[in-house]
Amino acid sequence: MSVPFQCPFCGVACGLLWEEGRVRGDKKHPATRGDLCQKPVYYPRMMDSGRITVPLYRENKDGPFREISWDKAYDILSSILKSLDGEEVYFYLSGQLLTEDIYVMVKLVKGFLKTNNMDANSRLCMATPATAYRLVFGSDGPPGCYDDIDDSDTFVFVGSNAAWTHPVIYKRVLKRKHDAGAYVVVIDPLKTETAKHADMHIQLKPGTDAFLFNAVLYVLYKEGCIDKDFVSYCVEGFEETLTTVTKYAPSLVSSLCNVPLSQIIKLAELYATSKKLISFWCQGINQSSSGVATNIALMNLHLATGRVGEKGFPFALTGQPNAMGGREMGYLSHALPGYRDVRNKDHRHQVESFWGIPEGSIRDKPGPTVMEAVDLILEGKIKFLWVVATNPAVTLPSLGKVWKALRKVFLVVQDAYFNDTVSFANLVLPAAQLGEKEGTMTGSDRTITLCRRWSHPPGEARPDWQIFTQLAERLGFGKSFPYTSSEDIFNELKQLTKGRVCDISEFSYRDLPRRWGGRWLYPNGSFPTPTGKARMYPIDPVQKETTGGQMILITGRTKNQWHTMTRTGKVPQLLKGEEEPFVAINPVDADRLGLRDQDTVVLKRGRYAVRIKCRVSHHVPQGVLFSPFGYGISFGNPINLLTTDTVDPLSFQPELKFTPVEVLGCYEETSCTVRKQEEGGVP
Ligand SMILES: Nc1nc2c(c(=O)[nH]1)N[C@H]1C(S)=C(S)[C@@H](COP(=O)(O)OP(=O)(O)OC[C@H]3O[C@@H](n4cnc5c(=O)[nH]c(N)nc54)[C@H](O)[C@@H]3O)O[C@H]1N2
Ligand SMILES: Nc1nc2c(c(=O)[nH]1)N[C@H]1C(S)=C(S)[C@@H](COP(=O)(O)OP(=O)(O)OC[C@H]3O[C@@H](n4cnc5c(=O)[nH]c(N)nc54)[C@H](O)[C@@H]3O)O[C@H]1N2
Ligand code: SF4
Ligand SMILES: [Mo]
Repeated sequence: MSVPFQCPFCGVACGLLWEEGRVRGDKKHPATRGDLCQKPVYYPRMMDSGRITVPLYRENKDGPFREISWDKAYDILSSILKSLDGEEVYFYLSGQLLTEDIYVMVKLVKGFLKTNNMDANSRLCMATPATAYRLVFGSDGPPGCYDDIDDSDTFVFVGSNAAWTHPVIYKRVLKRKHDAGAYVVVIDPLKTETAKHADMHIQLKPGTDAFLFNAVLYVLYKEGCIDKDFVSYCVEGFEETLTTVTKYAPSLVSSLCNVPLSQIIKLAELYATSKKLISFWCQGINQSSSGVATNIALMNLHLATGRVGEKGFPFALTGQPNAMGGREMGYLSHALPGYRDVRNKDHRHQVESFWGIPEGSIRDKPGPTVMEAVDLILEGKIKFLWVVATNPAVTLPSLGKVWKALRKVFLVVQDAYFNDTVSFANLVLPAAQLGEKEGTMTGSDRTITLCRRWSHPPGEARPDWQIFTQLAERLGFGKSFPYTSSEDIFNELKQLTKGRVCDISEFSYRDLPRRWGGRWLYPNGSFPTPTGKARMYPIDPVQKETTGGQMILITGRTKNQWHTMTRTGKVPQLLKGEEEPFVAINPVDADRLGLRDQDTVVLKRGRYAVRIKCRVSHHVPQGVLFSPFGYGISFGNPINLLTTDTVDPLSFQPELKFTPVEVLGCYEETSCTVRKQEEGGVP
C-alpha cells in the first residue's frame, strides 16, 4: 500500500508516501518532486509513543486527571460555552492542523458562537509577512513558487537558516548554485549552516536589516537602476519612499549595521543586474517589533527593480506545514475564510450569507491577539481557553505571565501528545494526527496536498474536525455542520474562496496535489489593491538598544528537532547533539566572563532567570547569544521566560529575536533566584 500525505513538519510541505511503515518522497508531487529531509523518515517511529488516548478531566488543577467519556467531555464543553458570552471565551489554534480542522473551528467560533476571540500560533510566526504582503500587494500569499528556483540566478536569504529549517528548498537552491553558478547571499548575524554555503554572508548587527535595505535602495536610485516603467505603471508610493531613503547613505548604514560598504554595493548590484532574483526570508525579520517595516523595506527593493514575476519576487518562507491553509481559512483574530477580513462589511456579509446566519452575527472588530488574551485572562475577562495543536506553555513569550494565566483560566488542551500545556489543563482531548486522519494542507508555495491515512487513531482519539463538528451538534448547530468526512468539509470551504486570490473553488480531492494561483500570483503587474498598483512605503527604521552589560539574546531552532519535541524528541537519531538546552556565546565574551565550554550560566532579564549550559562558539558574534526555544519545562526554565511580549505595531507579532539579557557566570549563580512560585509556578 502506498499512501500519499504531506510532511507534518516544516512549511516546505514535501509530498511524501507512506509505504508499509516507511516514508519516502513522492516523485510525482508537483512542488517537491520526491525530495525530503530526515525528520519525516522517522515519523512512523514517533507516532505511537506518549499519546493521549482518552479524554481526561479534573475540576481542580492541583488534583489528578480522571478518564471520562467523549459524551461527558462534550457535556462539559457545551455547558461552559453556553454559560459564558463571546468575550469570555478564547480559542488558540495552530498551523499544524488540517485546513478542514481549521475551517470548522473558524465557522463555529466566528459564525455561531459570534466571537472573534480566536488566534493561532501564526501570530508568533507568519503574522508579519501576512500583514506586509497585504499592505504591499493587497493580498496575502507568496507571489511565486518553487519552480522559480530552477531558473533564478540570485538568491538572498534574510533572517532564514533554511539549511536547517527549510532544507529541501535550500538543497534546491544549492543545486542551482552548483549547476548554473547561481549566487547566494545570506543576511544573518550568526554564522549559520545556511551562511556557510553562501557566496556572500552579510553578518549584520541584529535588528538592523531595514537600514541595510534602505541603503541598497539608495544605491539603486543613485546608480540609475530603478525599473522606471514598472514603477510608473505598477507602483504607488515611490516618490515618498525615495525621499526617506536619501537619509540612508551607504557609508552611514555601513557603520550602523556593522557591515562593509562593499557588501552594500554588491547587494545593490545584484538587485540591479541579476536575471532573476528571489529574496527568501523568515523569522530573523518577522519576529521583530519592527517586523512589518523590515519586510516592507525588503519588498521595496523588488518593486523598485520590477522583480515581482519573471525577474524574481519576494518570498516569505512559511514555518509550519499548514500555516498557509490556516491563513486562507481566517484563523487569525481579524480574518475570515478566503483571505477575508472581519472589518470589511462586504466580507462579513458574504460569509454570513454563505453560512446561513443572520447579518450581524460576525463581529466587526478583530478579537484580541493571543498575547492580549493572556492579559485579559489575568484581568478575569476571559475565563475559558481552548488550545489546539500548539504548546503555549513553552512557545509563547513572557512565560511568567503566561503560566499565571494558564493556571487561572478553565483550560482545554486538544493534542495528540502529552505536551507541557497539558499540565495546566482542566480538560484534555485526545486528537488524531497525520496518518490517522484525512484532509488537506497548503505548503509555502501554495500547493495543496491531500493527506490520506494509513492508520487508526489510538484509543478514543479523534480527528480535530470531528471533535469540533460533534461539539457543534451538541450546541444545537447540527444542521450547519452536517459533515461525515473531511471531504464534505473541503467541498464546502472551497466555495468560500470563489473569486478570491486563493480561489480553489474548482479543486476536488481527486485532483490534489495542486497549486492555487498559478505560477505567479501577479503575472500582469496588476495587484488586488484599490488602485490595482502595488505600494511602496517609506521606512524609517528604529535602532534597538541594549544597556551597558547586556547581551542580545537571539532564539531559534536546531537542525533536527521540531519545536517542543513532542514527536522528534522521541527519536535518538534526531536528538543527537540536541539533547539539552544550550546558549551559544562568542569566545571573547566567554573569556571576559570567565566561562568555559559546557559551564552553566545564568541568563537574566529583570526578575526572570534561566540556568543553562553554554557552548563557546565562533558562530555567534561578540555581544550576541543564541539559544533554541523548544526545550520544555522538564529541562528547567524554558528560554521564553526571558523573551518579552513587545510586539510589532501592525502585525502584533512578538519580538523573539532581540532580547537584552545579562549573563552571569556560574560563580554568580547563587545571587540569582528563579522565582518560580511567585510567578505562578511551574506545575
Ligand atoms: N528543524 C526545524 N525546522 C523548522 C522548525 C523547527 O522547529 N525545526 N520550525 C519551522 C517553523 S514553524 C518556522 S517559523 C521556521 C523558522 O525558520 P527560520 O526563521 O529559518 O529559523 P530561526 O532559527 O527561528 O531563525 C532564523 C535566523 O534568523 C536569524 N536572525 C536573528 N535576528 C536577526 C536579525 O536581526 N536579522 C537577520 N537578518 N537575521 C536574524 C537567526 O540568527 C537565525 O539564524 O522553521 C521551520 N522549520
Ligand atoms: N523564543 C522563541 N519562541 C518561539 C519562536 C522562536 O523563534 N523563538 N518561534 C515561534 C514560532 S515561529 C512557532 S510556529 C511556535 C511553535 O510553537 P508550538 O506550536 O507551540 O510548538 P509545537 O511543539 O510545534 O506544538 C505543536 C503541538 O501540536 C501537537 N499536534 C501535532 N499534530 C497534531 C494534530 O493533528 N492535532 C492536534 N490536536 N495536535 C497535534 C503536538 O503534539 C504539539 O503539542 O513557536 C513560537 N515561539
Ligand atoms: S523539508 Fe520540511 S517539509 Fe520537507 S521533509 Fe523536511 S521537514 Fe518535511
Ligand atoms: Mo513558525
